[in-house]
Amino acid sequence: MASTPTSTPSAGAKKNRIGLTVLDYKGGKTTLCAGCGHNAISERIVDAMFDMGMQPERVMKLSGIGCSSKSPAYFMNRSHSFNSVHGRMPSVATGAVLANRTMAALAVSGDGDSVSIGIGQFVHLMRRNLPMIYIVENNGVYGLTKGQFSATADLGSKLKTGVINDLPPIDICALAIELGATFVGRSFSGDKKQLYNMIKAAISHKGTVLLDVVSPCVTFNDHEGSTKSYKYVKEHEEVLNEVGFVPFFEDISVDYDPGTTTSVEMHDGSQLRLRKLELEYDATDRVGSMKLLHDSAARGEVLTGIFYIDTHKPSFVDLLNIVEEPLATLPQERTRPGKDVLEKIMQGLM
Ligand SMILES: Cc1ncc(C[n+]2csc(CCOP(=O)(O)OP(=O)(O)O)c2C)c(N)n1
Ligand code: SF4
Ligand SMILES: [Mg+2]
Repeated sequence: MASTPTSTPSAGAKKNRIGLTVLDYKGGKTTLCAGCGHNAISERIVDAMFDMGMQPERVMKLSGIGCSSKSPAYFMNRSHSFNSVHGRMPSVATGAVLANRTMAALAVSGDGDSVSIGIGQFVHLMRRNLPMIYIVENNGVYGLTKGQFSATADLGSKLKTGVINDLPPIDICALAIELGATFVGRSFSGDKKQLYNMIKAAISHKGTVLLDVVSPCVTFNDHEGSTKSYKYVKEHEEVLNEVGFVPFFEDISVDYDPGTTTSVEMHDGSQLRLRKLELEYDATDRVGSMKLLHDSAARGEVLTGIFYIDTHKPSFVDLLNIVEEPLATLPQERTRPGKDVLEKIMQGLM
């Protein structure tokens, strides 16, 4: 049911539905460490954007500071990009999306950038349901500044130096659901198929998508005792649902078993299909999703899959009733109140 990424090197000449090749979605050469999970996530973004036929120039890439926040330079170099201040990307993203609602916003941040220094901005972004995709490349440490624990490091997790984390972690997904994000899931940088399908589905969502992607830091947090290492995640991963996605431009009559698969219609008519695995689970049940996350964390599992989806809640741009056109293109007559309106305001103040 779930499709797999198509951009193998030999597929370079293949064209997508808008006539571009995968090379049109690539970025600069990565300067991150070889084997860093963040590089694999960039590759999945390229695959998903190419296969969905997104026009690169209609995408804005946003980030803060960190190895993860550097990664927008390594994919989609035809898109617009804004590398902001540490932990302050959400306010820049909010301004950019409100100024031009015709663009798609894709943010890439780190666990430190999002929920250590940046948590104040992060919580307000989540409660607004701003239409954007927000990927947290979660390695439990501040990779760029040499591997100190971040706020997502698990209690008891050990640094290479032997230091043990004595604080409980913040579960980014539980926080996002509690606050109001409308598409929330967790994946693993090493799970190509799951992550690729999640990003494709995220592109079709019109609200805040929060994807918490466990992305091991091979230089500072991939040793014995770390709970964000490749080995630990492989041994403790529990997959909640198999994520399948049928975009609106493909034949949606692809076979699936309605008994075990829930189909959610996305805003653009695409179909998100969640095949239940072990657990009986309803991804539209907000309270149930919170309980699921708490229970699985208590069992020490790294639960992956789509935990929560709501395709009905109005987004922030709908709530503000913002015009369709980019604000910068509006003529003065539509942005400046007329003389009569100003006089009325003045009279009201007298
Ligand atoms: C205001 C400010 N404080 C601290 C720093 C130093 N600093 C740079 S990146 C970073 C943490 C990055 O961690 P994370 O977001 O998890 O990204 P990673 O490098 O792990 O991908 C810190 C503390 C900074 N650049 N600016
Ligand atoms: S230090 Fe860690 S997070 Fe940064 S590029 Fe290297 S492996 Fe990736
Ligand atoms: Mg980090």
